[in-house]
Amino acid sequence: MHIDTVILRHLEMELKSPFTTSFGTMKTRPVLLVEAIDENGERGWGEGVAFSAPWYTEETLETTWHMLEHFLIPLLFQEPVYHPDELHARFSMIRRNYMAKAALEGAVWDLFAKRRRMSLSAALGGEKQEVEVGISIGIQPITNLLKRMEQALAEGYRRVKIKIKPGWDVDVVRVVRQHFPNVPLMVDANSAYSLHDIDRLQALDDYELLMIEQPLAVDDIVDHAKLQAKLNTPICLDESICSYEDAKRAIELQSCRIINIKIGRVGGLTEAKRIHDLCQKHHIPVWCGGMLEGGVGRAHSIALATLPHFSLPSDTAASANYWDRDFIDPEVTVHHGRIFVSKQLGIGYEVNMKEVERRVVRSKVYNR
Ligand code: OSB
Ligand code: MG
Repeated sequence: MHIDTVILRHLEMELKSPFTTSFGTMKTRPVLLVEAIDENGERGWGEGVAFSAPWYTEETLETTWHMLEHFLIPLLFQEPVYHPDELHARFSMIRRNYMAKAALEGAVWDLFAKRRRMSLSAALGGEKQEVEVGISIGIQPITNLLKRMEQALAEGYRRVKIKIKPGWDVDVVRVVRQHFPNVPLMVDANSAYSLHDIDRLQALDDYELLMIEQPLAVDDIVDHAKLQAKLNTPICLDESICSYEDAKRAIELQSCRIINIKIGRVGGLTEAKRIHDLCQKHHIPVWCGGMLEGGVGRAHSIALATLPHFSLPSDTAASANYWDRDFIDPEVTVHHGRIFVSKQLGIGYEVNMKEVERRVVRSKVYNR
């Protein structure tokens, strides 16, 4: 296929409630929507998941746009694409910038699946008809946190993840465990600790957590290995895993026992699939992380999580967990902690242009 046109749109989405992690609070969420159009006028959709500031990884919405405009879209226009798997190699001359690559590759995957008259899940080799989901709850006063958990469990979410940071960890987990002794529970530090905090992290071993996500530095796998050797609770790496090679090294060093796969963080669906296959071979459980995505990013994550080795609940909660109104139809809903996988072509959801247009702050059309 020839991609003739790419349209980038920056939307500003207002979160229903602010989301606080160890790195800061978000009230609004920028979304970079990527639309790719082929020679027949068929459309594919991708979503850039970088935030407005580089506090999760180094990318931002602006750096993503820059990389797409000056490097990635020109590379896409250079030659036809026979299969989206080719793009990982084509983009590899551009260092890192994984979220930018994933946004464009995602649009091509959707287009490819639609041209093959398949769902994206089927095009990826996914098998599941439904995916299990959990919920990620931000840092907030303890009474609000408990209320939010109560509500999420009533809605059926299969596990709860709470965010921690130094000074907001062991005491909070103790209270949460007192209120919810049997709930599948995990914590995510978003890289807020160092090995100096080992006592604090070891204290978490008493609370039967499913895992501790990314306790140490974003680019570390050595200290994580030292920490994992001294913890009973499995470490799950998020920020540290940006490629197949990162995953391979982390598994070899035993830096973690679980890996969170995010399409944007690893540069796209093709690489996400490779990491999935590697982890399957090494018996490392994986699950699909979330980035407070809009509907298009959410749809891609749901499709990815239908691969057979995704064995733990995803962080892709329902649209209504984040937005008053998502920009896809239908919105993503959760029933008893499961999302039923769409059998429609491609991502399986329609982009609602009216909902998109009212949030666009900038857009630009690129032609081959
Ligand atoms: O570390 O998983 C994370 C949100 C923003 C940035 C990083 C993370 C998160 C979440 C929320 O935990 C996941 C979601 O509900 O999309
Ligand atoms: Mg995380």
